[in-house]
Amino acid sequence: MVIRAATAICILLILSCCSAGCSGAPPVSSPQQVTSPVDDFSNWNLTVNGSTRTEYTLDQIRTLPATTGNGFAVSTVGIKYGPYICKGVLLTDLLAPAGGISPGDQVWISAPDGYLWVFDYEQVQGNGFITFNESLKEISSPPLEILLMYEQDGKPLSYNDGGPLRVAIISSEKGVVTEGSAWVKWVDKIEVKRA
Ligand SMILES: Nc1nc2c(c(=O)[nH]1)N[C@H]1C(S)=C(S)[C@@H](COP(=O)(O)O)O[C@H]1N2
Ligand SMILES: [Mo]
Repeated sequence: MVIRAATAICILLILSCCSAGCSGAPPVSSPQQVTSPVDDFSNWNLTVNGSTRTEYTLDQIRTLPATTGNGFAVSTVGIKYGPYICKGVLLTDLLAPAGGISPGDQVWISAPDGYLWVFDYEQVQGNGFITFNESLKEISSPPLEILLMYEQDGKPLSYNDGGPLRVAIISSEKGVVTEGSAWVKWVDKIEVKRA
């Protein structure tokens, strides 16, 4: 009986200790994070492999002529991302100094997580994408462009959003939704596959 009572008190003590958040160690007071952590992209490189092979740092990418457009994506489960104002470098502007592409060629765009998306010649020209309106009804595609985006809504693209460099399919019109699967995050390699 005495042992039972002692066991019960012991269990009560353990429970009250746990519910009070006691872990045995003294509480550590951590200062409140007021600013979001800044991503360190200083070791990141983009390789563009065409007829020539070029490596770019993020700073070098940012010195290239920039393009801005409207981007709006939908995931395979129907979640919409955007609309965004997307700023970056056009794929065609990166490919031109690497020898450009010709009919029948493909462009493979990939990331360190192993994700790869293949764009055909027509798509690099801005044609042949499936597009939807904001209600996700399929619409005929207006002219589109493939952008390597480093800025979204005026802010540097964060790692969480696919930064430093992410594919965005952009339009001069607002409300043109494209398939999210083409919006490759964390792009570090662009390869031209010749026909
Ligand atoms: N590197 C990389 N990019 C990626 C993917 C991925 O798995 N890896 N998923 C794609 C798919 S299928 C979709 S729908 C969108 C999802 O975007 P989100 O992760 O911002 O939600 O990213 C695309 N880009
Ligand atoms: Mo997806």
